[in-house]
Amino acid sequence: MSSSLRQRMRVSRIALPAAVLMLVGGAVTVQSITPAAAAETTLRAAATKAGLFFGTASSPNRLYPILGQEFSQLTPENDMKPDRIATSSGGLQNTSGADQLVNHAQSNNMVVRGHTLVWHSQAGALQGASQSTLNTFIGNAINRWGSKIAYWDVVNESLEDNNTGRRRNQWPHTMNRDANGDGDFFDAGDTDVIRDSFIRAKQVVQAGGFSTKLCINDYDVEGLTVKGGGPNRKANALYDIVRTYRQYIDCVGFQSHFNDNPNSIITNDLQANIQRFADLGVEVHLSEVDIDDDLSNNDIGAGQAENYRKVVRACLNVAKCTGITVWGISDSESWRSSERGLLFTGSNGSYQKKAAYHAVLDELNKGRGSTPTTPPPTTPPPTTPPPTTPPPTTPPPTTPPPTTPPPTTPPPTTGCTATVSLNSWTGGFVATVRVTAGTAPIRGWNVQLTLPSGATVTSVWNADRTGTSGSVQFSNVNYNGTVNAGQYTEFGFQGTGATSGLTPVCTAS
Ligand code: 9MR
Repeated sequence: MSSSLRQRMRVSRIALPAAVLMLVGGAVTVQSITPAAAAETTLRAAATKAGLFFGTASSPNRLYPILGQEFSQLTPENDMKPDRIATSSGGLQNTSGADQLVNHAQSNNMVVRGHTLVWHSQAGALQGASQSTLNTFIGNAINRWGSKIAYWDVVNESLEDNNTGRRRNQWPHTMNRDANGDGDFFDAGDTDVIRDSFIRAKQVVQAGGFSTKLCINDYDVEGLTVKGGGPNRKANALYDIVRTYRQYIDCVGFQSHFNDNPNSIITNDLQANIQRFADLGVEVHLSEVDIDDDLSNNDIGAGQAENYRKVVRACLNVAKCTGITVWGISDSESWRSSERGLLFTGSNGSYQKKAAYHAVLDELNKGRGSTPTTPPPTTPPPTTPPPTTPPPTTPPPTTPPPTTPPPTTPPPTTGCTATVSLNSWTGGFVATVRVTAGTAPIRGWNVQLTLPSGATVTSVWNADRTGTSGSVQFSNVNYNGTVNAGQYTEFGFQGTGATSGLTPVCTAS
C-alpha cells in the first residue's frame, strides 16, 4: 500500500458492534429481497446473465470453493506485482503463486485480470529501472501467461493524489520529459512512461497473437466531480491519457475504493464518467471495489448496501462497463478491514453474506438498462437530467416501410442539429452535446455555443475546442466526424461558473 493510500484510510470511527450490524443487515436483507422466480442466486450467474463479469481479488492461500461459485473473474491481489515476480533486469521469478491463481481461474472458468506491470509502488527489484528494463519485464510477463490473462493492468496509479490532475512525481514517471514545455507528455518529442509502456505491451500482445486487453488503472477517478462539486481533475487527466493513447489502451479500471475522502466519495455523476470513457471505445471496469461501511457520518450515503446498489447500477447502465471486481471476499481479510467494505464477513473460506451482498445480487438480477441512479444525499441534485441519459429532443429517424415507398426520394437534407443536456451545480457544470446528422451522412461537424459571462470551459472530451468563454467552437476529432444519416454522436465539456439555456449551432462538412 502506498503511503498516500494509507493516509487516505480513516483511522477513527464510531463502530457499532458487529452483532448489531449483522442483525441490522440481516433484517434489511430478509425484508428487502424478494427475488423474482427467475432470479439468479449467485453474483456470478446474475452478472453473466447481465453480460459482465463479477470478480474478486484473491491469493493462493484463499482458493476456497466460494471463488468459483460466486465470482467469474479473479485478480491476483498481490502475486503478480513486480515486487513478487520481477528481477532487476526485467526477468521473472517466484511465479508459482501467480501460476496457481491462473490455473485455479482456468479450471473454474474465470477470467483473469493481471495486476500489475508498471507501478511506482511495490516495484521490488524493478525500482528505479529504465524504460528498456520495464519493457523487458512487460514482454516477459505478458508472454508467460498469454491469453490466459484476459486483461492486464499495464500502468497502475500514475496520477498524483489530491486532485491535482498531474502525473506522479515518483519513479517511473520522473523519467518523463516535456520537450516543448507545454505541460503535457503527449508530443512526439516528449518522453512518457505511460505511452512507451503501452506501446511495448501492445507490440507483445500482437506479436504473440494473444487476446489480452490492456488496461490503465487508478483510484479517485470515478466521478466527474469530487466532494463539493468541483471538477475531478484526476479523472480528467486519465481521460486525456486514454483519449490520446486510445490506439494502445483497451480498457480502464476505476479502482472504486469509496470512502469519505473528498476525492473518494460516490458522486451522482459516476455513470456519466463511466459513459464518457466508454464513448472513447474502451471497456470500463470497476476494478477494486470496496465501500466504507460508514456509520459515523453520511458523506458517502447512509447505507453500504444502497451505496453498492448505486455503484453496480452505474456500471450496468453503461454497456461498455464490462466488469466489476470487489477487492477481496470478506471484510476481515481485506486491506482495510476496519472499514468493512466488502460483501461477506467471516474468514478462511467460511463466509456469511452481508446486506450489501444481497443488494448487489438484486441489482445484478435487474440486468442492464437505464434505471436511474439515485443521487446520494451529499451532492446537489442535478437541475437537468444527467448527461448520460439526455431526453431525445430529435425524433429517431423513421425509415419508410419498404412496401409503401414515397413516390420520389426527397433530396437529402445535409447538415446537422445539436442539443445540449446540462448537469449543473453551484459553481460548475457538465454539458453533454448530441450532434445528430440530417437525412444525409456527414463527414465532420462544428458546434458553436455562446456561454454566459463568467462561465469557462475547463475540459472537453470527444471534441476539439476553440475558445474557453464567450463564443466557443467545438469540432469533431478524428474518430467521430463521420455520422450516418439520422444517427448521432456525443461530446462533452466541463466548466466553471453558471450556465443555462445554451443554444448550439451545428454546421456539418
Ligand atoms: O490489497 C493489497 C494489499 O494486500 C497489499 O498489501 C497492498 C500493497 O501491495 O496492495 C493492496 O492492493 C492495492 C492494489 O494493488 C492497488 N490499488 C490499491 C490496493 C489497496 O491498497
